[in-house]
Amino acid sequence: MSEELNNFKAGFVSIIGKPNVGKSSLMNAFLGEKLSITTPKPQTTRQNLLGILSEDAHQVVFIDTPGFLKPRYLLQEKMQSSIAEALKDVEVLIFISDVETFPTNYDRAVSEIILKSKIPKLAVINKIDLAKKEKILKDIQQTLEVWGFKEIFFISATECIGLAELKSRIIALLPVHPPYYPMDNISDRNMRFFVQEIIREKIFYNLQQEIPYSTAVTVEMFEEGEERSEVWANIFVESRSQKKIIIGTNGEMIKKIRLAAERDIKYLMQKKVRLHLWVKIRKNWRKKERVLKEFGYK
Ligand SMILES: Nc1nc2c(ncn2[C@@H]2O[C@H](COP(=O)(O)OP(=O)(O)OP(=O)(O)O)[C@@H](O)[C@H]2O)c(=O)[nH]1
Ligand SMILES: [Mg+2]
Repeated sequence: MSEELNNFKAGFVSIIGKPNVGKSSLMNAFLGEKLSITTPKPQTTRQNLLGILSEDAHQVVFIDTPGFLKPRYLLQEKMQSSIAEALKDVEVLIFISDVETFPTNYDRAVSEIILKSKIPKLAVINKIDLAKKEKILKDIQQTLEVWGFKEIFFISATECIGLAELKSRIIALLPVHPPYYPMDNISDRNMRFFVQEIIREKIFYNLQQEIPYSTAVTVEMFEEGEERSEVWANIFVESRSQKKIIIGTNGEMIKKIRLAAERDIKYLMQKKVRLHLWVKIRKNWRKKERVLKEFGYK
């Protein structure tokens, strides 16, 4: 084995925090790819997603987790159990919040869970590009220290501030270990998953209130042509009125969603794509164990 492989470092890093603080944005910034969907709405991410950063001497496997909320629906319970999952067998825990909302009761609750664990933990405050005064950062630092965090980083995931320092610290904490995944893998998920997520992201961007949360997307079929791929996907909603809104007057809304999704899927597949979307009603799917499984929320 070469010297380099002998000293190779690898490990898992969980990114945990309340909804909308920039967990997915941070993982994407580290990977230099838009792997995980990000939107201005809370609770965008629904399942743990691995993002794998492989460089010459290390492999960092990030785990992007869903925001942590009180269970209101079965789907949220699933999200919480995936947080518990994210605390298992990892080398580093990142607790993340942002300058705009820190500190809330949720920050406190999530921190308590994290601080109880013996795993090395880093507190990260995101969106410092939005901080109006230096003093805000000082106050946040003080609160985090009182809570028990020893290492605190101030960053902006979207403006790429403070990321290099955070990354060096993460790598320093990783043990010597061979890579867990092939060096050219960027995630543990397949194309079907990413296509579903892209469609879901466009629904989050274009529709308001409860509708994005009542929506699930499944890709039913792929047909890979030489020049163009065809993808058939279902959008599930909970009621007839939601279906009407997603389709929109004269189909305007569904067309908007389709065109925006086609653009991103084309980039992902590096090929032209034609997307066929069907809107279907599945009453109360968020509360049904069997349907959650069927939609991939294990
Ligand atoms: N100004 C600013 N906005 C940011 C920054 N990082 C993330 N955002 C924005 O914050 C919003 C939420 O980001 P996400 O990455 O989706 O947050 P999340 O924590 O993954 O959210 P959930 O998956 O819903 O729990 C998006 O609109 C991002 O563009 C940042 O450094 N600065
Ligand atoms: Mg997210």
